[in-house]
Amino acid sequence: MMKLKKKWMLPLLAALLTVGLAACGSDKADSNKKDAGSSASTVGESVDYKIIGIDPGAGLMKATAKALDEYKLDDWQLVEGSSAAMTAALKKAYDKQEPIIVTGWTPHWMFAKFDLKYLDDPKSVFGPDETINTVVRKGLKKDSPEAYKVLDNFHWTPEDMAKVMSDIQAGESPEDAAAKWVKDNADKVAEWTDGVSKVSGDKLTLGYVAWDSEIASTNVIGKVLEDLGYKVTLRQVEAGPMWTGVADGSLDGIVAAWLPSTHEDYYKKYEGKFEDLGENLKGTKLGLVVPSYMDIDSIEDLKK
Ligand code: PBE
Repeated sequence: MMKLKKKWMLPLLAALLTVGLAACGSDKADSNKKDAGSSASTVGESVDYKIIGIDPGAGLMKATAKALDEYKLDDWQLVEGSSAAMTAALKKAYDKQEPIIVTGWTPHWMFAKFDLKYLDDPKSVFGPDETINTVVRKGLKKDSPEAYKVLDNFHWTPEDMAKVMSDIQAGESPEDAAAKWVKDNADKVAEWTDGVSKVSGDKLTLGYVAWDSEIASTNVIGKVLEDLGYKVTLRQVEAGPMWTGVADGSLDGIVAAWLPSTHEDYYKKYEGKFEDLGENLKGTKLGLVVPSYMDIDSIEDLKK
């Protein structure tokens, strides 16, 4: 018995070794292939000619489609998804230092979390920097004058918004992150609510799309209005229905209107059916975004 075992030991070891080596070998072949992919002859090949987009209703998606057209990037594909799916894909690639191209915007927490850069846009397809405006339904001034005043006064900075966004990204609920910001920034909130009387339980519905920036802003203004006595509903919708809602009155207001270019189509479609209360934030940007470790600088580079 012992003898038999010993006799089989050597061939068994040899067999195991062979399997092991074979596995190593194929690993190596795979990683070679990958290296070839990422240092591929073109950027396009390295990312499979894909740009990771967000929700199809976003103005950013329209702008990106226009960019593909104007820069003649015919082989490229814009992948639809959501803000959450885009940032998940970015994180996954970033962790492995792999190439990726995403549609991005500022303010956004991803610029604090990752080392990223906007690709130059020499044709200015993504337009000049714009503002985020507050838009309310017609008749809100008459029906809810106190809320109207606060919404009209609401304005903050990209840094303010970034604070709320980072807290949410770090795991706090949007409500908690907003409440914390409101507590820590009593002076700003006092400006928005200056001379505004309290109400008792009046209903108010704000619409927003699940873009990280708008999750932050809508929760903050919602919290401020709640503290004034409003019973506030934050209704998450798609971009189209958000604009339809504020135009048909089913939403009282939004703080998520990117103007004049990103939401230009929606704005034009419903013009005259809502009230634009002007900017609540200045200093936005849109474009194609890549990790800084990628060796490209311009959208033009995608043609090579
Ligand atoms: N965004 C964030 C939106 C507006 C806010 C840039 C993704 C859009 O593209 O419509």
